[in-house]
Formats: sequence, structure tokens, C-alpha cells
Amino acid sequence: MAAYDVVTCGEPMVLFSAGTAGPLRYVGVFRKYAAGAELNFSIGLARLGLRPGYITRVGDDEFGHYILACMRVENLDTSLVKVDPERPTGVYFKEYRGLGDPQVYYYRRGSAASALSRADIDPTCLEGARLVHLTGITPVLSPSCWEAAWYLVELAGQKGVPVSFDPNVRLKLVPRDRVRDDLLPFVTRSKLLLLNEFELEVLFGTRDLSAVADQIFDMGPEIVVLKMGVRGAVGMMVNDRRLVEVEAFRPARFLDPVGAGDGFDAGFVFGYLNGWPLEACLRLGNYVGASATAVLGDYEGYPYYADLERAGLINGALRKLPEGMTVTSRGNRGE
Ligand code: KDG
Repeated sequence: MAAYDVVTCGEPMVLFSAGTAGPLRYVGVFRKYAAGAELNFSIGLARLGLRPGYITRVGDDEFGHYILACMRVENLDTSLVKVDPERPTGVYFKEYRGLGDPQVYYYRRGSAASALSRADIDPTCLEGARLVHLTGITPVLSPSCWEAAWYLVELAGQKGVPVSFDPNVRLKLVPRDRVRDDLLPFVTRSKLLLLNEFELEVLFGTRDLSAVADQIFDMGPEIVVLKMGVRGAVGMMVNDRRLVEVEAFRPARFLDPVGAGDGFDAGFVFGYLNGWPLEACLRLGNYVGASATAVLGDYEGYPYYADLERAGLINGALRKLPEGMTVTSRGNRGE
């Protein structure tokens, strides 16, 4: 098996995005996409030229085959995907009510991916890998998913592969009072922790990264990044503990924020694996994340490597603003 740069594991779903605004009961037309946090992340990496290994399960149904087809179109390897003859592929719907972020409705209980278990993880897929990336969605899908995610971080530890972790807290999947118990163990095994302000608050009781950075570094991570959407991103490394702030990009047409966080992770990880300085990794994360917000699907807007070249983002330099984007603001400390 060829080596993967990054190995990840999670649930892909078919997304039906409402074609008109308003409560779903009145919506008659939907657009169909593939989605899922780790699938989005994998596509973000593949577009930038890395080779992700995506461990998952899909149903032997139309939607499962649609997801496999989307993976092939995006140049993702499908050899770590199991097709489950018994269980269906998960589905989710996006509703636009005009105010605030879109609402999501999941139909994924008992899905093929929720049956992921240790048995689905072939340890040889980590040979030669440079990173394992997990999000907090997978561990909360079912007890066997938690075991599978934990097995992956244990294998990574045994093989000396660093782990990046994005808690990606979804309160429709896990009650708030279970989040710490379910997800903090993954924080302790991570070298990179990538999270947003809400997740920082749920896990550590504050939206101020500076206030809890020492506590986080004591738990294990060596780099912590706070994603702040239109206010940019900040990050800190264990060795100098200096808060690095980077402004956000805003596309000319903002449509939908879902998928931006996974895109940020892909951009950040790409910079990290290329040895870029923290500031440049944050900038690329912001760029990939912002690109996702200009389209309705989760990942369709993510850039390709050639886009980075055109935007002058290679090697961490930003020579000019990417086409159609403006800088919204300086990042701040999240106070
Ligand atoms: O980050 C985007 C994801 O939330 C979306 O693709 C659906 O994976 C998904 C989930 O579990 O919410």
C-alpha cells in the first residue's frame, strides 16, 4: 500500500441543502452534495497535493456509491473504505432560515459509518504517515466509533506519528455535559489542537486562549490554534508561548459557513507538514476556510495548489490578496 501523508477516520454523508430559505417542511427542492468533516478535510488536503488516507464505511446503496464517486473525482484513494451490505449511508439536511448559521438535521443513527470499529483500522495504513487527524465527531457517533478513534491515536503513538485533533463539537450528537469526558482524552494525545471559541469554552471554560494555553500545553498539545471565523485565527506554540494573530479573508460572496472549519484544518495542516511558520499556517487555514464559505456545498470551494500559487500563498508569503477576497479584521484574543 502506498504511504499516506495524513490518515483520518470519520463518517461521510450525503447532504441535501435546501434550495429555498425557510423551514424544511416548506422546501420542495434540494441540492445534493457529499459531506462529512473528515471527508471535507481529506478533499482539502488532496486539492493541495497531499495524499490523505480516509478510513470509513458507507452503505451498499445509491448514496454510498455516490460518496465513492465523489471521492474518486477528488482524487481520494478509496481502499480504506468498507462497503457495508447491511447498514445505510448517513444523510443530513441543511436548512436556511435567513438569520444565523444554517440548521442541520441528521439522519445517521445506525448508519454504516456509525458501525466503524477497531476492526476497520488496518495498522499498516499508518506506515510512512506524517500525521493522524481526528475530529470529535467520530468518537461520539457510537461506542465502537469511540474505540476506533482511540485505537487510531494509540497506533499513532506506537508508530511515532503525531496527531492533530479538532473537537468539532456538535451538540446534536453529544450532550454538552458529555463533551469533556468523551473528547478530552483525545486532546491529551494530540500534538496539534485546532478548535473554535465555542469548543474552547465547552472544553476549558473560557473563550480566551491566553487564559488556558498553559493548561492545554500541560495536557500534551504543542500547538494550539483558535479559529475565530470572520475575526481570523490565533495560535500559540509550546516553546515560545507567543500569541500569533492572523486576520481573516472574506470572499466577495458569502453563502454558507459549513465546511470552513474543516477547510481551515486542511490548510493549516498543509502548512505545518511543509514546515511553514505558525503565522503562515494560520493564514493558509484562513484562506482555505474562507474559500468554503463562497459556495453552498461543504468542500466545493476549497482551493487547489495552483490557486495558492496564483494567490502568492506558497512558502507562507502572501504577496497579494486572493482574487475576490478582502481582509476583514485583525485577529484578536477572543476576549
Ligand atoms: O464540518 C462540517 C460537518 O459538520 C458536516 O460536513 C457534517 O460531518 C458532519 C457532521 O457530523 O456534522
